[in-house]
Amino acid sequence: MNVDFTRIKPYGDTMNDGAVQLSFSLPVPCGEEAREAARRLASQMGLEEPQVYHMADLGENFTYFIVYGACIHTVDFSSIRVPKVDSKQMDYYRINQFIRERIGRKVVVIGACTGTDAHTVGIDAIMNMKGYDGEYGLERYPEMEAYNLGSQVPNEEMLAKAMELNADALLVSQVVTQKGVHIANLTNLVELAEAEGIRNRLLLICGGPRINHEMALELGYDAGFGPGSLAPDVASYIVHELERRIREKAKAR
Ligand code: B12
Repeated sequence: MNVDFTRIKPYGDTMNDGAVQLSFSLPVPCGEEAREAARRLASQMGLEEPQVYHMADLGENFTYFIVYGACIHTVDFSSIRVPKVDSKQMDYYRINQFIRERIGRKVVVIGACTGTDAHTVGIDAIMNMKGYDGEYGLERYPEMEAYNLGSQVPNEEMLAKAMELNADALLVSQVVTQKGVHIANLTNLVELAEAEGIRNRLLLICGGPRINHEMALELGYDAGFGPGSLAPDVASYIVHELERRIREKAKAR
């Protein structure tokens, strides 16, 4: 099929028909006026022939809509460059072998959900012995010493633990992003690590459903992992980066 990567648009039944489905709520009472409001809004968003397929009363004068329409916009896919975590992906067995052969000691990682954030499921998915989505978490890796500090961990406490255990990597989970609370909290950890003089000794890694690598780099982290991340993704990055740093240090000597 011939696709013009300079002018990509959504696809439904036939190429370039622009078909999209959109859902949103409006603070208006459910009724025909609400339906028309949703239709007009979708039209202003760049959808041709918008149709409200589903409308539901959410109570207290709020209404939920599902709208179909044809998007008129296109994007130039060929011009897109996105910073990505760039390391060779390995599985559980290869990672442990890599540590034994190329690092020669246990890799110490500390994970936590920090600040006021209490959403532990994400960091548990990465750390937990039992694993997640068919992959063992880092606690299971024989060549890693993995510590999961849990939820609502103050940045100061995480750094103190990093110094006590001489950690190689800190894994910070941030799920709540309301009012940019994750930005403030993630930035604060970097500032504290710099003030303690340990920033360069650590791999600082953050993750969460609204985190990506580009944002992580902007905030002063070494890497960022978003939705769908699994333990081997993170572990592969950690061991490669650690080995690279060890090699560079040896060369500098
Ligand atoms: C379960 C849940 C809760 C539970 C948490 C229980 C627990 N022990 O974790 C409870 C009920 C406590 C809760 C409370 C709240 N919640 Co809540 N919660 C959720 C919910 C339904 C699921 C989150 C989840 O478990 N996802 C599953 C995990 C596996 O996915 P994940 O976190 O994305 O993790 C993956 C990746 O992101 C990545 N990852 C994550 N962290 C890290 C870290 C590293 C280092 C790496 C490498 C990777 C990585 O790897 C993971 C595996 O792939 C979401 C909605 C949703 N469907 O997402 C809302 C949600 C996150 N909650 C929300 C809110 C607002 C709250 C409350 C503020 C509600 C309130 N007003 O009280 C409180 C806040 C409590 C607090 N202080 O943090 C909002 C956040 C909105 C926002 N943008 O900030 C959401 C999105 C719901 C919503 N749509 O409004 N919540």
